Amino acid sequence: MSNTKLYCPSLPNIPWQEKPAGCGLPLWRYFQNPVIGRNPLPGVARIFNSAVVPYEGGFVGVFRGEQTNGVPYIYLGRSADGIRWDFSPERIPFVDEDGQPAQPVYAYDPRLVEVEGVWYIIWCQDFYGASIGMAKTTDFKTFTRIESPFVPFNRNAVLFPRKVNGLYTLLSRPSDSGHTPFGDIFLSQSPDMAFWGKHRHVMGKSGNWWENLKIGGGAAPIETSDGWLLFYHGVTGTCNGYVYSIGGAILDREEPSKVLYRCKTFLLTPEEWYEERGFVPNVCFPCATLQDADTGRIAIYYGCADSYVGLAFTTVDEVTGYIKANSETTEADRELGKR
Ligand code: BMA
Repeated sequence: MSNTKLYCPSLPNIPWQEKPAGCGLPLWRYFQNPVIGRNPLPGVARIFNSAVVPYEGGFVGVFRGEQTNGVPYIYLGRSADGIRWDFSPERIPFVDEDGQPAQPVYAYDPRLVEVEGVWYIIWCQDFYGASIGMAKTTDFKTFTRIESPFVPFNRNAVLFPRKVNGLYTLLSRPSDSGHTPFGDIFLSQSPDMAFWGKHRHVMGKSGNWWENLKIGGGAAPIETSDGWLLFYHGVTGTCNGYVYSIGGAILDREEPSKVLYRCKTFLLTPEEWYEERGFVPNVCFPCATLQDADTGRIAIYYGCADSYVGLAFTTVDEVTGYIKANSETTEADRELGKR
């Protein structure tokens, strides 16, 4: 039984492994990681930074596939157990609101979130510069693109799984069009998923070395009795390039631009070969979670070294307890984020 409640459905078939003895951190890796290896599909060299949801008793996901021509795109995958995936060989065939083909030039780092019976796919795309693309589906057969929420430049948009105060709520990270050396998480709201406003600052980089360059939203926030549990990425710069770690914060349930707790240490940082070695070394990039209300179990899907997909586990008690015990917030974190 959990002390902290998860406000989500039961998911008895959530992928799961118990915490290994001697593991000192609140997240532990699936011991058969990576769950998706190299060359997963003809014409696709690597799948990473991808998102999954429960669907019809199994799981469905949207996957960042790096095509062999170097252009990233989104592929659909299905799985009975959340670990072994079958991918559709063709890129997701997005259409516009008239049903006409409407493929983005490129698409990467997709997130997948259900709000009120509609699944939204949110990614980074070209909109005369790096910006956010969105589509919706109700059956995972037809994928209809909807308006881009923001002008360039922006990345890492993550939708909340329910409206907050009657409005769709989205985290994003304004950026530049390159390997952005800055970045804070902001929040925006919309009555209709088309017009976005009420922009608020949520949190910025911190003085802690692992997130002292930039941060960005990761998985869709998880609603708990403590607040919205957010797994995000924090980045530091080294003489050998950026290092991406997984961080954790808890946001106020009704005013989610207010940070209640923010863990001063990372929750997971590159340590294994598939995180330290790959197309871009030293990257752990969370994009989705699964959770089970009955047991408090949480499974985290994260991109590894821009080359693989990894799976890590925790429980809501373990991770919220750790974040709260190691929390350090600033005035800018705690305030509403409006100036
Ligand atoms: C970011 C994004 C991610 C990528 C990361 C590390 O800017 O492009 O897709 O995983 O860099 O290369």
